[in-house]
Amino acid sequence: MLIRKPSDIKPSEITSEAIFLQRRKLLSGAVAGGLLAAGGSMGRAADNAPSAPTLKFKDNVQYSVTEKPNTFEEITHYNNFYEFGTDKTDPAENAGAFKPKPWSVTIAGEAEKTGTFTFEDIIKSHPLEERIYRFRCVEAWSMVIPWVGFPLGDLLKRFGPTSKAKYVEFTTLLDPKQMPGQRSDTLPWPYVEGLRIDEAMHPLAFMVVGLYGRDLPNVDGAPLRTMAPWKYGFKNGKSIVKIRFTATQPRNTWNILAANEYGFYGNVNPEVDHPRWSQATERRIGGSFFGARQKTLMFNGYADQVASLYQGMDLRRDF
Ligand SMILES: Nc1nc2c(c(=O)[nH]1)N[C@H]1C(S)=C(S)[C@@H](COP(=O)(O)O)O[C@H]1N2
Ligand SMILES: [Mo]
Repeated sequence: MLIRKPSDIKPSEITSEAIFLQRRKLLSGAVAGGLLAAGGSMGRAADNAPSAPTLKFKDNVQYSVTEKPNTFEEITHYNNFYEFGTDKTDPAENAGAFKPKPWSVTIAGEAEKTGTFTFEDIIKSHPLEERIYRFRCVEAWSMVIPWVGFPLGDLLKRFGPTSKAKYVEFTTLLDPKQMPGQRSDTLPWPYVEGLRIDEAMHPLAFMVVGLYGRDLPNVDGAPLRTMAPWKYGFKNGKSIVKIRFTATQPRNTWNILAANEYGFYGNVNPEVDHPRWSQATERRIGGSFFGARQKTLMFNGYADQVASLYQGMDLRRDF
């Protein structure tokens, strides 16, 4: 796959997919295994949170970065969740009435145990931990987020993936009544994402059910979403209702929309630019909008842990 680097793209255009989509629409005329610090029953995440933590969890120091987390306010008011609108502030405005409970998740495909399970069934045997992860959006902004959850691989193993299970697909809820963004065809609904099975089983891959010690806010994908911190944000589906083990590589929403711009892998890589902008740097949310940029790190800083997953692969082709 050839990565285009058009020289006629102004930095001012490197902002939001929403603007791109609007333009596209106009043009096309389309309408439509960690070390856990035992820190008492509650972890450390009370800083910046609007109220005391309500979840019980341990701090996973081994898998946490030491950078200062973004505030709860920032993490819940600057979101990409197109089911609730395409602007960063739309989810905060439109997701308040969303009901993440009761919830159930269907397990399907190449696994011994399939079926539909309640949210409580899904999480009950997993001790919660907090992991402070770097988060990097493909739009070249970033945050640091104290997620609460448990290893994704521990969950997947419970269903006994067969030897045919080479990939895992995650599907977001389809419910236009609750998700006003789904009443227009900004994206092909429902949102789907996928990981290779060894990526999903990697100890860094996390099933998130909370942040700042509280249940996951609606805007961040309540009641559960995945987090693979070495990948761009779009690889992490929110409000998941289906997990399917597949023999062949599943498509993912942004790849279906624009395959030359969003690959299946979506690994953070400062050396492989998005066709319309550089990925060499990023803007850490929290400063002023035009505040200091920082260098983007290979695999978002997690190269020591994950680079071996991609040995021998051409990361320009498999971007
Ligand atoms: N269902 C769904 N999941 C999604 C998205 C979305 O629009 N819908 N956006 C993705 C993108 S592009 C990003 S950057 C992250 C944003 O997560 P956050 O709002 O919790 O920071 O969610 C990802 N998961
Ligand atoms: Mo993103």
